Amino acid sequence: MRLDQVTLREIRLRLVKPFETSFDRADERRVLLVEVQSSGISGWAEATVDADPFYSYETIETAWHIIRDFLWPMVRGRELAAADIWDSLARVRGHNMAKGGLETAAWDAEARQKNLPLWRHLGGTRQEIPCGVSIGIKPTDAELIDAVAEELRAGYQRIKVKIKRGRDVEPLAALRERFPRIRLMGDANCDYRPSDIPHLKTFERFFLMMLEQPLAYDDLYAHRELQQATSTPICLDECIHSWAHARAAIELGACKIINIKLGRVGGHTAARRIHDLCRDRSIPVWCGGMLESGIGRAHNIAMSTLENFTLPGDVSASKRYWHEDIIDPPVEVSQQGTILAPDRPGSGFAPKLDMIERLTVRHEVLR
Ligand code: OSB
Ligand code: MG
Repeated sequence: MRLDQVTLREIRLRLVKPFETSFDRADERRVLLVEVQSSGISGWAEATVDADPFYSYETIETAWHIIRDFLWPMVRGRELAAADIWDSLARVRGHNMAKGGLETAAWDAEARQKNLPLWRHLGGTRQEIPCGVSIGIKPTDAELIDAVAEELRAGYQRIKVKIKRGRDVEPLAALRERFPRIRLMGDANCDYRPSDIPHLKTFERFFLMMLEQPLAYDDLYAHRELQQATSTPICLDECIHSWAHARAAIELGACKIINIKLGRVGGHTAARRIHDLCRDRSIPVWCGGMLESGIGRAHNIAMSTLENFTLPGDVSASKRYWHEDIIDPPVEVSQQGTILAPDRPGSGFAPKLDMIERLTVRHEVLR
């Protein structure tokens, strides 16, 4: 494909309900949309940055700057397969969310040109993917139990709850008492310290499916110490930005499961390489979420059809996040807690251009 033009757009979307983690509380998202044009065909994606550098160092401002001033000039006007874009951008170190936004948009455009569903173009093998939900920190255990009950009624196969220091044992114990047999996990988003390892070990009594990223974002070794000390499977999120990080984590014994996010690892090619490594080492993976709009969510669905995405991901229905999503049709989840990847070309979801236009607060065309 020849890469002719990129349009960057920022839109603002208000969440159906606020989402609280150990590091932030969000009621709105500033979404960075990337449209790549190639021979008259558009591909769409989202650079999954936040406004603040709290989950990762990237922000909407850095991603805009890096795409416009560095990434786009490296591929502009070139004849490149989508699968080769990641390696073409290697001179820029890091900035994976910026890279992922550009690269995944190109994959969508290429799949549309070939008239192929993106998930098949990526090599996906399972059209129906298992889904879980991620539930934010709630002020009381009663509210948390109600939220979990609602998601179980909707059919979701796995419940993840956000935890933090001082808001962990009590809610987990309350949930296990009320729901003894569900697939339950916790995500601490790096809130604990190595000195908390004895405390984290006591979570064994909750029989969690896994504990996600309890320790620092840059501390693989501390996760190894924890994983050696506990029978609870540790899943890494913030620690894994590359194939090399994934290999080090596996070789160290720092985790038993890896959460793959397209933005954090830099797009479909990088994600697929990590997926293949994990498959070869018998490490299951699942698709993480960044409260994406439908445009980012569509890419998560396509990636989740790869064979080693065996665990339910944080890929949930549009209506859990947005009163009206920016794609048509919205993402829907079956009563069995699954999403069916569409048979339509590209991501299979059409951006609602009028709505996007109306919500755009700034845009820039790069040629
Ligand atoms: O740690 O997985 C995370 C949202 C924003 C930033 C980090 C995380 C999350 C989620 C939400 O858990 C997943 C989703 O529903 O999109
Ligand atoms: Mg996480």
